[in-house]
Amino acid sequence: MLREDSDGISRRDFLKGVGTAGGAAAASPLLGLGAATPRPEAEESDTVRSHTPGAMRPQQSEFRNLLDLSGLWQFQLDPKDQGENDRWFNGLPSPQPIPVPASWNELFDDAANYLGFAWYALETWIPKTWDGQRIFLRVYSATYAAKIWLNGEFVGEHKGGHLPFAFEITRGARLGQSNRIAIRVENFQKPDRVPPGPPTGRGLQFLSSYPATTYDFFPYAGIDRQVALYTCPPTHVEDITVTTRIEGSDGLVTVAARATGNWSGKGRAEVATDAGPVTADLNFEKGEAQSELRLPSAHFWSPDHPHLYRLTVSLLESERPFDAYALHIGVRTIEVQGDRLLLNHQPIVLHGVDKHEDFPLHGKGLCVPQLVRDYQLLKWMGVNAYRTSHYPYSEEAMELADRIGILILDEIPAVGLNFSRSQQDIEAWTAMAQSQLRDLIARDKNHPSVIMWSVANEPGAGPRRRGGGHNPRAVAAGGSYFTKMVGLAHQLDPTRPVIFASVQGGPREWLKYVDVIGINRYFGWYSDGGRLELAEQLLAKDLDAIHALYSKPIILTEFGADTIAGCHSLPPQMWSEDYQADLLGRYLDVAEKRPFMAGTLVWCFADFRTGQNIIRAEGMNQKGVFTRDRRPKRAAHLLRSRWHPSRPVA
Ligand code: GCB
Repeated sequence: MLREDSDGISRRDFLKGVGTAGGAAAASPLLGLGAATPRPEAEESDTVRSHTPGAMRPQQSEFRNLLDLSGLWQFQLDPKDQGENDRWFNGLPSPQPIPVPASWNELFDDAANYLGFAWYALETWIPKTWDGQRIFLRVYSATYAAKIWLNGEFVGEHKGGHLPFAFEITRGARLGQSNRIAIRVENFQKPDRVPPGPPTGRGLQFLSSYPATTYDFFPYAGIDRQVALYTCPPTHVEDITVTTRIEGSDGLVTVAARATGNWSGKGRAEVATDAGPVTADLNFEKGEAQSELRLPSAHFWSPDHPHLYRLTVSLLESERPFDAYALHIGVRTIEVQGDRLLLNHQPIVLHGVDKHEDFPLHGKGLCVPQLVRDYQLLKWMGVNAYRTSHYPYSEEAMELADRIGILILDEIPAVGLNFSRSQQDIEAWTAMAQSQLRDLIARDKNHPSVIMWSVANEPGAGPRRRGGGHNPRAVAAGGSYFTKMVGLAHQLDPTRPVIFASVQGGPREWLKYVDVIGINRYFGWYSDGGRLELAEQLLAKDLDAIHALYSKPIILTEFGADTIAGCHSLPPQMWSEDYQADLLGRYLDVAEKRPFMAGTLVWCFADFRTGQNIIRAEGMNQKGVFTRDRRPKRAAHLLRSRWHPSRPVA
């Protein structure tokens, strides 16, 4: 958000109080968990893990069952951390109802700023007809850490938030009976977490946010997406990786599949096309199989033509399927060539925004109607891309983007990393960020909408030194983080470019590690406020200088101005709708003149909640082009006039 001031303290740190590991999951031995047993935290390392438990979205089919447990659960805060000792997993002493999914913070006054332990409990029936299947419990996201019990037995735990995890509960599940699920969640802000919390005992506390964070959004807590029980046949499809290529007018689809238990046998991949099914054999050996399918005269996926094909992968016994998994795929390519970004071999420029999972009442909790409405508004503006700032969004968000044609820059929760912190914290973040990146890629790798992995937002190098330079130790520590993260992303997914959103005034050296350069700029807001002409000149100079250093595509990953809806002024003044529209228009002008600019993402789509502090009136960041309840500001019309194909007058 803010560049680092010459006195060395970034204004972000200043305002937020100067001052952070698992998606790690660990499972209980008690329930004798099967093939989907997550690795223990201690196994986190640079080595590529081949399977993320729970990454495959469960589905209802001829061979599988899915029981969504969304709805009213029992809930109780546990501020004294007594629940585990007092065995609350067997029953909460004085529960109140809570919806799942939702963040708890906007529901209960005593939980508004509460980030400590809280318990969720539900009694649910597991059908007898599930006998002979393997049964899993999946949490689609619990922020930040969750511990799970089934019928009083500890099942497992997960840290990291925002991404799904699953535990096998086949042995512990009571079929044809009621089962008690208990989940303890907390979102403590700790210095070795990702995102990191503020370090304790230092800092300009009088200016810090409440609740204290190292980032500029509200630290919503709770079970913010669905919880479900699902089944799979004893041997089943455990992972599918789809990659696509274009050859003339044909689409080539490579399907790599894995079956549980090192299964060897025959399988099939089938893509439904207008001209009938295209199929290929999958010959599984030790659980692995791969085949390529050619789709003649294919429809290529793009934001304008988001054509999806249905792919089904089946496992066969005597030619008859005994498990199948179906997903929608798009045939498209994404690549960097010189300083251009190419979609389906043609240069593409991203016209987009940054978003947040944020809305009154449900906080960051999944709300599908809101998602559908947001996408309508994006399309209304002519947006073709957005970044999932600053953490992975729901699976529904990715699916909808595939369906209606929006390009996604998919970001892990690595926001607020300051590489001048202790080596111990940095090592913990790196392990956690790697784990989150693996889980994100495992979850989202088959979405045509996802075109890039973003491995950090505004990493910092801490206080500048006297001559103005950055602390070399911090720069080197950041360099090592990027080497590892970009290397891991390429290793897990050689098909997508990697980016991070760099901070104004941050070390330029870090830009060399990525495929596409992302820069957040606030000339005319956090610096040179009120001086839009100067802001325009500074931006132009900055972009040209970075391009001269690294001839890569550049995306303005953030730019914007806080704006009070309804406030107008002529000439445009800060905080008015006119100033915001003027600033955004000028930034777009500068970018449009530069062919190496691969995109502009406006900060941001809608106003969103933050902690309380002196720069966030009403506890909100008001840089939205829509208000928090989705009323357009003048800037939304401006963007529509610039981006919508019909180019209406603003
Ligand atoms: C940024 C951050 C974003 C903030 C924004 C702002 O650079 O990446 O999280 O909300 O600035 O408005 O300050």
